[in-house]
Amino acid sequence: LEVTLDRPKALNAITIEMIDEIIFQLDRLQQEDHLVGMVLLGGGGKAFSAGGDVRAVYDDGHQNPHLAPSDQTAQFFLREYQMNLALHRSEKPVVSLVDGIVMGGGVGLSFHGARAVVTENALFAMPEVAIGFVPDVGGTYALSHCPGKLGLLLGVTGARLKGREILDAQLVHGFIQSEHLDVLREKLSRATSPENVLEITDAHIDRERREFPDLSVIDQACQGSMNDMAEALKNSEHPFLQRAYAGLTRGSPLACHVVHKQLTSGLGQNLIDALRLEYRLVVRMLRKKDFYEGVHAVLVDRSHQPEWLYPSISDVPESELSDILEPIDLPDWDPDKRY
Ligand code: QUE
Repeated sequence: LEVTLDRPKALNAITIEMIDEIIFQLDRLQQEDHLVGMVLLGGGGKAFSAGGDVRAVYDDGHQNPHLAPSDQTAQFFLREYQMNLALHRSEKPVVSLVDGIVMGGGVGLSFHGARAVVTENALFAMPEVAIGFVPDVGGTYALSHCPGKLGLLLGVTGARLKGREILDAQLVHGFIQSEHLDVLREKLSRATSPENVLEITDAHIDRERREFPDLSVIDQACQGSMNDMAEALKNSEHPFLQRAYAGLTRGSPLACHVVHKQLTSGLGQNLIDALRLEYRLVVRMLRKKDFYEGVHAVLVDRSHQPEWLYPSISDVPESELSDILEPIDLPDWDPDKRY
């Protein structure tokens, strides 16, 4: 069963209709004996998926952030997380073939299945701080599997990884040259059982991980508080850390602090806890100016300079953060509910 994300003009950004379709196909996969697994692909050649349809979320809330999220927007996130968990829980393997951009919501679609495979064209990021938002769709869980403090660095700065680096960061299961994708797809189309889907996939991918370069330098820079980390990145001469610092300076200072709390909370170790926490954070962030400033600057009017609630990392008061992980005034996301 092959499913292709096909909204190439929007880099396959995920809409509620796409979520509904994937949930429907996942249900079919569990129920129909002749289906042995699912392959997820990005159409259009450029992206697997660049994220969620945050433009729709922006349109829904920008006139009155205090009233966010609307029922429709809350439903979008609740159902998206239901899908993320269903991909993770599927009894039959879901294999994602990531041959391009995979960011934000796209990560939640691909990395939680039985096998996520990247090519040399894959470009990964959790870039949400740029739009005053936080990594969701189980990003807390995915980033917690990175070695050392790499996941914290990726989440707080939105730094990018490409190709094999994504495998080395322990975010995915394997690597394949894009020229070999067609052969793998053809073989998978003739798989005879769920076990056979995994055997075929594993026979075509490289699962050998290299040590992530300069991990000790990364760990050293990512110690202590958000403020400590910003200072250490600022002073680093390491090219990867300098690029990460540039991401930090472009992002919402409030969002950076929230992500730091999120990723050091210890709640990333299991996907359900991660999604529950993320829903609380997402609702809180949708009520803040920074999400609307960020989306405006990045997706609506690229000449717009975001005016963040707090101008720099060191200006964010502890009072904004002390209760941020606590329950909200809406019911928590429920892993066993169908939204
Ligand atoms: C940070 C993000 C997102 C982003 C850009 C950022 C994001 C997202 C999109 C996106 C991209 C193309 C589209 C679209 C959305 O861009 O989450 O609808 O067509 O979904 O800097 O977090």
